[in-house]
Amino acid sequence: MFLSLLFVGRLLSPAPAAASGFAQLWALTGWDFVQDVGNTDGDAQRELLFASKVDGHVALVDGLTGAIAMEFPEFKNDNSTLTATDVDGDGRLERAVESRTVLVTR
Ligand SMILES: [Ca+2]
Ligand SMILES: [Ca+2]
Repeated sequence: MFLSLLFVGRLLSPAPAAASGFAQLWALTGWDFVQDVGNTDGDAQRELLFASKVDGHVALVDGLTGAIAMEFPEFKNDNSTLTATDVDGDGRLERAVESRTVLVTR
């Protein structure tokens, strides 16, 4: 009888969410995730592209800390694209942001 009650009790008590093994590193409010960009600034971690929920301008965010590393106020998510590629062959990615003009940065 006791084992039956214990079994029913376990069925009615779902495992806590923390049992999933995922731990939140950071959160960024007011921004929408756009894409992974790669490591474009030479530190150890990748950058992520986010778009402002207020005006749609895009920004690079440090993948480890969630800190905004670089903003592009003139480039909006709905009318521009960002690509990271090694344009000069030095093994480090440059960022190419395109809208009506192209901006390449290191
Ligand atoms: Ca980086
Ligand atoms: Ca390069």
